[in-house]
Amino acid sequence: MQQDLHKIADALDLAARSANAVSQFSSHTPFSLEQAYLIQRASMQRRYDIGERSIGVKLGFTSRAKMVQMGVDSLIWGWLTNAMLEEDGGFIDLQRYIHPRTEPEVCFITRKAIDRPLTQLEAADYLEAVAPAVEIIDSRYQNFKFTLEDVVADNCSSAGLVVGPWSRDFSGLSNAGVLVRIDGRVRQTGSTAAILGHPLRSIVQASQLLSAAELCLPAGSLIMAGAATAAEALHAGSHVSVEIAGYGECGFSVK
Ligand code: OOG
Repeated sequence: MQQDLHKIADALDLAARSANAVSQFSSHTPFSLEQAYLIQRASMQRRYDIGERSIGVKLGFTSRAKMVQMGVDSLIWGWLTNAMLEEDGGFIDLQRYIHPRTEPEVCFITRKAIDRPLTQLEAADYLEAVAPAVEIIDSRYQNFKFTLEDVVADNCSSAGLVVGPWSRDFSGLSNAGVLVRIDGRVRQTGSTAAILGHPLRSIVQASQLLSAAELCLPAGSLIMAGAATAAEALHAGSHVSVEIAGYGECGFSVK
């Protein structure tokens, strides 16, 4: 089995690097959720081996809209690397992705290392700032279809992110309006409350998941709280922006 897990990690790593979709693995080589995280870790190691470095973590399926869109109902988490960071206001190259989608996010940066489970009251004290963000997800599976185990193995579809202006004020986060505009038209609307009831709960969840995995997240790490709305497909020539009321906006154009 150990060998199978490494084979899947290799195949997912290659699929991501070459932007070629693969079929789901769990249908012919069933693996548990725990093994899915081992595959995730092994495939991320391939990236670290070529010089990428971790810049933080992301949570997935923290909102009802995302769970319904993808037919998955458990919170998941994966890793963000420096190679995924795109410039706010810059261009992203469609060729680098298989079938990318975009979604609005709240991004935190940590002030202190997170090395134990935190309560919601403690969470803000561990944070330096918060920003509106856009995530680019790109499932490595054909037709963007997966089981919970497959998507976890695939590092939760992580592919890119753009982070907007930082703010140190966490007080407006409980129910801030979220807008996704594509080519100037509003395509998705929502509230930050859709993220686990309050985006700070994502810090609580991340701290619990990290502790369960016996990992410490260093100060200065990013934590993406999970999309507040369903995702939108990206097309060549489009302009995408995300606005979080009271926190500003950020975005990119697609080449
Ligand atoms: C999985 C990633 C989900 C989120 O914010 O809910 C996610 C996917 O939908 O492909 O990033």
